[in-house]
Amino acid sequence: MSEEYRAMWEGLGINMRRHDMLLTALPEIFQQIYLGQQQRPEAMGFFDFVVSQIHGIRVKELMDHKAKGGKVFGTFCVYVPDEVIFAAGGIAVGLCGGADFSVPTGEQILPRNLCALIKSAVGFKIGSICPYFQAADVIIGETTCDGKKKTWEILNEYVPTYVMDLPNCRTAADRDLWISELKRFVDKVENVTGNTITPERLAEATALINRKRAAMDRLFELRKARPAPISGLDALLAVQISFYDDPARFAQKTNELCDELAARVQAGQGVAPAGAKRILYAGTPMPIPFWTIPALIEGAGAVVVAEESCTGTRLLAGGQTALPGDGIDRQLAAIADRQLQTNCACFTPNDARIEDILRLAKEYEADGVIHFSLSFCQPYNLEGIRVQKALQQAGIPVLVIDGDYTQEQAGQLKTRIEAFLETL
Ligand code: BJ8
Repeated sequence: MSEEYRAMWEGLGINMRRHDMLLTALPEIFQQIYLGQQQRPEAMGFFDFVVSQIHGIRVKELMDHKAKGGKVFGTFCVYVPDEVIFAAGGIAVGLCGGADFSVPTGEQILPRNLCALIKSAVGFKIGSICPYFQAADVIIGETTCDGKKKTWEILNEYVPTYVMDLPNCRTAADRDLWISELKRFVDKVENVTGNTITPERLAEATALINRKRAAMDRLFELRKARPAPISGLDALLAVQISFYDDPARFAQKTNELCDELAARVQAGQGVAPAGAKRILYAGTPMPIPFWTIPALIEGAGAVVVAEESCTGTRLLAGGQTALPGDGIDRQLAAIADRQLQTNCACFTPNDARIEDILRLAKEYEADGVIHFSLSFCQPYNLEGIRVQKALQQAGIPVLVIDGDYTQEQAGQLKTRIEAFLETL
């Protein structure tokens, strides 16, 4: 990394010793997991480049934006509407933590029996290891699981943290509550940025996010082909990068990837032999650089064809946001109606998620489903019980597992995943 970036990180208060350790370890892991794959699409070159510059170019763009008076919003959930942030001239970046590296730092102030995603993210902040976190002017939390809810109170002592009250049911009253929360969020974002969100600006930002969603949707449609045109690892990487890259550039690069995949599908080419077992992943999100599960599945000769997760199809639930032309209130209602189709396990009842998994298994012609939940994630661990039952009743082979980001866990998960794949 160039001297320019080092000066930028120092200016952000980054702990350079620990940051150097992280940036030394990451390329090696990436090389091992990603670069050895066969038949990778050429268009993955862009995403590989983004990883090689993980704390460089995009952070520089954020800092340039801030130098011109722009604001950066750190988010943790797909229920936080990026549309509103971009409409006010802000930039949204997803900050979920996927690295074991920062978990022990998170555990210095958080209980150990919390999911690795939260501990990793908080560890990045309190250890001053992540420049995206350092660049954020405000953090937007939400009332999803108890772990996140209570963490926001603690995180607020380190960085201003605003919380959106997401209902946990989906009645008409809950919808009204969420729309009122979106309105409160508009006020907050206007206040932070000093810019007014007009219907025109919100429509423009919604169209921008729709373009990004459409590109990802196309990627997932192409993954239905047999043989699979792209590995689960590569598709996951693209989705992970969607959380912090510039939305317009991301849409363009993902469409380029899709053009290449479409040609492959047409030619009947794939990344794995036609007979490779097709696996649907279901469960908790897999934030960058948590690649263990697809790496184990694909390392054993199967291919992940889709992820029912917020780093997968759940992110795309509800499709394109409608663009009603008659004022902010209707626009926010359209955003809420699209978002409320995201079947997070924090909702009850959540039968629609189980139906989704059954539908996806069919649409992607999955030979089996692997439901993975981070340890101590009560919503997904508990919902895994009903998912397992529904899949068994439908005659679809299923493996329900949980774990964390550690290497020790990866060893145990490897044994279970390989044993499951052998039964298919
Ligand atoms: S809409 S999945 S992005 S909340 S893994 S922190 S649930 S204890 S991440 Fe999520 Fe929004 Fe839901 Fe999606 Fe808690 Fe579980 Fe940890 Fe989790």
